[in-house]
Amino acid sequence: MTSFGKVVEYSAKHPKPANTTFSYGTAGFRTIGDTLESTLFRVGLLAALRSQSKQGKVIGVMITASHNHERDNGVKLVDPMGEMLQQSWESYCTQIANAETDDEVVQVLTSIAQTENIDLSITPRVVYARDTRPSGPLLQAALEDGLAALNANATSYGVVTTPQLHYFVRCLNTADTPVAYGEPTEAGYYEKYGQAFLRLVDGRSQPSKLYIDAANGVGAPQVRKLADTLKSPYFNIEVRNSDTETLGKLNIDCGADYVKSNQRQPAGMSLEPGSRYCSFDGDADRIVYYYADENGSFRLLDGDKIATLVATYLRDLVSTANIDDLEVGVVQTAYANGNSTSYIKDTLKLPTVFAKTGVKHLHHEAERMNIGVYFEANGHGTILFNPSAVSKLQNATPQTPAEADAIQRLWNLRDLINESVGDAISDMLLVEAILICKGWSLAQWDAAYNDLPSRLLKVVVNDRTIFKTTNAEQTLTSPPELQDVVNSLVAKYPRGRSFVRPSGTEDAVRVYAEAATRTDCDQLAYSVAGAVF
Ligand code: NG1
Ligand code: ZN
Repeated sequence: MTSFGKVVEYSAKHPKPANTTFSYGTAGFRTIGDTLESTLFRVGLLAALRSQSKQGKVIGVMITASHNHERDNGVKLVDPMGEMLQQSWESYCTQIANAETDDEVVQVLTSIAQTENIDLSITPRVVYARDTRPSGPLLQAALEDGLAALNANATSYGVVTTPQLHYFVRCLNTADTPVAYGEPTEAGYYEKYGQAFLRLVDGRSQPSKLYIDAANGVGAPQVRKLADTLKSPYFNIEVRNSDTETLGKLNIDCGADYVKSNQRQPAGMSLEPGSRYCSFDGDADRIVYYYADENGSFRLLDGDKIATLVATYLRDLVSTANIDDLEVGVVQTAYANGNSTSYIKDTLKLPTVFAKTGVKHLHHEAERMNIGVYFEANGHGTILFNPSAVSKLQNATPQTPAEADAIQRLWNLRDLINESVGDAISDMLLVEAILICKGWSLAQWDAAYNDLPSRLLKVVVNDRTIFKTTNAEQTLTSPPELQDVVNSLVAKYPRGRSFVRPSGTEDAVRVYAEAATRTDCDQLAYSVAGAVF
């Protein structure tokens, strides 16, 4: 029997729905969960092949649709260091998902194996997990069939957050190497990040309670387990929106995406001035903070605010550590609030660049910096220390106790962050640690700069593929002349900025606008949306 000998028989159990086209986009495959069975089966095949193409390194598969509706589901592949799937393989995913017959599935596999020169005698190793969605178990079974068809050595991590799966993959592939990342278990995850957090806050004043909105998703049980492991007054939390059992609750009127999009608190949280709140999204890879000011008004601390808080703290530590040429930089997308970008450039005097939407683009830009902080405004991001930063830290020879302390804190910070991907739980510990070290309330954090009024609109069009962009997606090259119209509208408003791009995850075009006043901002947003429609 050839390597693909069992594929046709297994594939026949998971027929592709007729008249459906699947596409591996920014967030992998994502659509109505019930339509994804054939796709999951085929992703299992491809994950196995990807592992063989990497000489048997472990590949991850995460079944989730993040902040999207509970009826949706999705799947994405995780590469050996816990990073997103290499871009050149995305088209293979799309190709195999759209193969019309079982024989065609084998043809696609054969052609990839030839093109990539894959040694099919290698045993594939794949780990996988899912979030709390009701369609998850069925899709997982289809995935397992795909893995079985290629005799993969496959392990389920059950129901965990997306960043936990990324962490496990990185741990498994770095075990017994000088860059070993940690224990590839849930307990290992809590231990690594929890202990780094405690090392940073040891001896400081204890914080007030943090109320966490877990979007009725997988973040709820996971953050509780972290609290049970830590048992520390420094991690004093109360989890709300933690019902993962009742159907229809996931992400409804709660979660980071709801809070960021609606600029209001989630259901189940009434804000008391002085108290502290944060929201995860459905698979716990995004986080935003918020509070009520003394007038009771809602104040959001989004991904931009987290990036500036973290960048400020790192900049100060690096300066105290007194290490030559160790630079902190910030990567944002065009959705970053204009005042956050000005604050990074003009006040913090740190380099900042814009990347295209989607964390893999930010991640790649951040890898180019010594210490790269990257966050999307929606709360997805992390920090990367590149090899040059690591060796500068290793070779540093502190001359004073303050320098030694700053270097130790930089190491602890590095242990505290999930370097493979943005992670709501590790980002929360990071923010908490910085606030505890600075002795800051959320209002003190918020005081650094004021957001410009902004508005994000979704416009449903007949064909979003005609919208093409350049310049980190801020300038339209198609349809012809539309960018000129946007420019003339923007020119009417002080501090006006607006751009139009097709969504990579939804069948819609997004319009972003900001301006000096709320009225101007809304007029600009709606007039640009009108021009798009
Ligand atoms: P699209 O649908 O391409 O705008 C959205 C988010 C991204 C990213 C991806 C992946 C906005 C404006 N867009 O992408 O930032 O998080 O989903 O989940 O928030
Ligand atoms: Zn998510």
